[in-house]
Amino acid sequence: MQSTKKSTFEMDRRTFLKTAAGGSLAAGLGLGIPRFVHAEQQSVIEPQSKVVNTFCSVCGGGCGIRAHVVDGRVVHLEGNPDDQAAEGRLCVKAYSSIKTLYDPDRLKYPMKRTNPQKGEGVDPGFIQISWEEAFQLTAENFQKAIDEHGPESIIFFMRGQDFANRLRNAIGTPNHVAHQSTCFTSQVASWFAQVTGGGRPYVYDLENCKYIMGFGFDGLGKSKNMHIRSITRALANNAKMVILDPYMSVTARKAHEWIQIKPGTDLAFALAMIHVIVSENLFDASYVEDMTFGFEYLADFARDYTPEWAAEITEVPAEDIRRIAREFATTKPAHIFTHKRDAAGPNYANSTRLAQAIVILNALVGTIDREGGLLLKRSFPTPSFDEVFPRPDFPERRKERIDAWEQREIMSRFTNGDFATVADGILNEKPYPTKAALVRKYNLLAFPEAKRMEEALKKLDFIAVCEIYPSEMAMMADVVFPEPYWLETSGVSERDFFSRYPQLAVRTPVIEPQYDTKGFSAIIVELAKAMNLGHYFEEASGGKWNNAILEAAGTTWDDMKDHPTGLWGDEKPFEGKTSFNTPSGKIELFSTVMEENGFDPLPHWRPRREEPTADYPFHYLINRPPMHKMTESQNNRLIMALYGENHAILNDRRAAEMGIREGDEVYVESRVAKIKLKAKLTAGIRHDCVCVFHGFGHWSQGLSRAAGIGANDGDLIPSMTHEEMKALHDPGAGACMLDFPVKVYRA
Ligand SMILES: Nc1nc2c(c(=O)[nH]1)N[C@H]1C(S)=C(S)[C@@H](COP(=O)(O)OP(=O)(O)OC[C@H]3O[C@@H](n4cnc5c(=O)[nH]c(N)nc54)[C@H](O)[C@@H]3O)O[C@H]1N2
Ligand SMILES: Nc1nc2c(c(=O)[nH]1)N[C@H]1C(S)=C(S)[C@@H](COP(=O)(O)OP(=O)(O)OC[C@H]3O[C@@H](n4cnc5c(=O)[nH]c(N)nc54)[C@H](O)[C@@H]3O)O[C@H]1N2
Ligand code: SF4
Ligand SMILES: [Mo]
Repeated sequence: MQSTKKSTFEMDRRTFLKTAAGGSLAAGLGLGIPRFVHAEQQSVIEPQSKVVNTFCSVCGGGCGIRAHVVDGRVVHLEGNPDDQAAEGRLCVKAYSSIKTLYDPDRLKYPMKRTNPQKGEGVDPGFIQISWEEAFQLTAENFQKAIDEHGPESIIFFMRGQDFANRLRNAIGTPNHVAHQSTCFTSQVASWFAQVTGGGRPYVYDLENCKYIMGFGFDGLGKSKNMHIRSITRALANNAKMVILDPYMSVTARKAHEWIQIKPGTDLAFALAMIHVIVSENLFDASYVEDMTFGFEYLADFARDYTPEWAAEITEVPAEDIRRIAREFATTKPAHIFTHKRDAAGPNYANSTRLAQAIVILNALVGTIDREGGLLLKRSFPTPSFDEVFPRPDFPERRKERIDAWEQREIMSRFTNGDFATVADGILNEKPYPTKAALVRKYNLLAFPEAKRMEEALKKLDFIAVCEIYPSEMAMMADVVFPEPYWLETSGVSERDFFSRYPQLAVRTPVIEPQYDTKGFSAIIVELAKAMNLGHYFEEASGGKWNNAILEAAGTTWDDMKDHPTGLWGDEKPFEGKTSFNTPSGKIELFSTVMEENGFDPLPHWRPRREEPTADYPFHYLINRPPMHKMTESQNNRLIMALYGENHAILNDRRAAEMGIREGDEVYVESRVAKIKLKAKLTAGIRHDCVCVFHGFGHWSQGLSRAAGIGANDGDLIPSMTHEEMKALHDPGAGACMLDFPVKVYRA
């Protein structure tokens, strides 16, 4: 799609990109530098330029974007000023996505494998094939698996998606595996039980908050547009921020107080806060009376959880815990923010209990769905896929799953299972053999104990992977389905992370797809046809589904596709909810849902799963760099120029005692694997911790810039057997991403 006139604009484009990287990083770090291209400054490039509305899909934030296209080439992305999520800005990840769009390493056509060997260091011998052959080959192999081993021998690895969910059900397999247990199931379990009867919210009204507390949430270090904006505004409004984190994260660096809590003990800190607030009558009496259920249990429950008790466990002085509890309850509004992979994320055996305790604390100070607190999502009514596209009945299917997810008392409601236990299921044929997989948008390096997952994938006879990059997962594929990048697609998004009022954003292709790619919904429909399941998708198409979503909100695709802002939904004043979707209709401090499902209705103290030992004396911490997106961005030149390698981050004094200097190569070793990294020394981490940033350690030779740099943090995370997960008896069924000790030594 490059025009012959490209050279005329090449200089402008380079200048744009340079400024874009600098401007976005500054915005990402909350330095408040304004967006740099305004509509009125476009005159230089006006004659050949157009502006297209889209929304960002690098992360789930969905920030509204106005994309500037010159001669068919995207030269600049700008935050949509009318969008409540973007407010005219983007983060560094979005700006640099132009480099991903034009990355020559992207997948360009369907391919099949010619080398039956699989795994790290093996050349798959991919050759180009037609789309028809790709669908036929996949359909034949899936059919063979179904004929010989039943439909349950096929596993879907992907996030829930309406078209794919239908194909899964039409095939009749219960096996749909997703990443949630590595990311946020602990928070879902507590919010489901205590507040929403459904999912969890992500909208924080920090701008109106005067006292912000975090048990590890690194919102400023993730560069999520709306989090950075609201945290920096809160700080400018003189809010106090207290961050507990064994590592001095970006957020901890900006906090008024950084508390170096011992990993896996935040629950004790939270319980002591409940003790102080209840025993000293510091709670918001009218909110507690009107909005909550079970307050009468709290005094008894928290009696013994004194700050002195918690001090022993957390290694934080009792007077600090007591003072922070008092400040939190008396500075209004106050709010503990929790996102995903903080101490209340699925990192420790006690994380779901911490998530429960955080709901209790936020309710005690009256800020759940109130100004300054965590707001429940406001959305338009959502149509059901089945109503829009009626279908034949699905076949019966087996209940037992390869990840044993059907045994998870609470989480099995949320259909997509578990990264942590699936390798055990596949390798040991629990409860039956599986033979084939359809994978989308998941990389192998995202699985706990990635090496074991690699072995599990090798055991399957056939793997089809939908990808944009030759990722490690793509390297395991028998057939590769290339998808367009989001800047080449259409869509509609609700933007979960910042929906104070219902608002949909519409995306039209910013440029035409550059390669021979197909959108995921179309891939599913074509695959269904090749499997003789096309009758499940009569009339169904991505375009009609987008239109149905818009119609339910009161507009249409035709009205929105050329809409000047690409946004639908007017600003509405905020009104706090007065009833909640729980059995009592209130926020359940004492959770009847937990109790009914055989769990503790109140989050009593429970220690982490594995403490450090003499052999493995370090706690393991994981973080992720602001400019990177998981394992997807290490091939991006702009991003790698900002952060090019991960390290073993160690306490400087402890390292000196161990004879380790900055830049020395060290091994970090858990009971399942060891990885080699260069040491980075800082005073900003506890002496007993090592922190490794996620996203590195690529081995796919198709990723020319990413391959061979750094190491994969996740090689060290022990995956779990079905039995180990059951024995944990965790309502959030978390993967225990950090609940194991490691050792560190010179390489
Ligand atoms: N730039 C960027 N942004 C992203 C992503 C990305 O890849 N890149 N990914 C997105 C996704 S999917 C997610 S899940 C989120 C994750 O974002 P967050 O939920 O903020 O999680 P992390 O970035 O992993 O940071 C977790 C912090 O918790 C600390 N921690 C670990 N154990 C404990 C403990 O026991 N107690 C306390 N108090 N702290 C502890 C760690 O030291 C670390 O600093 O980020 C999202 N945003
Ligand atoms: N070791 C370790 N593992 C982890 C984590 C960790 O901190 N450490 N974090 C966990 C968390 S919080 C999360 S959310 C998960 C995330 O896990 P994943 O969602 O697997 O994230 P990525 O590893 O970035 O892999 C995403 C893949 O999707 C591809 N992709 C991007 N866009 C598209 C598209 O439009 N279509 C298709 N088909 N593919 C696309 C990218 O090229 C990339 O290979 O990882 C979890 N796993
Ligand atoms: S916060 Fe997420 S959605 Fe918004 S611009 Fe950044 S990467 Fe894109
Ligand atoms: Mo995540």
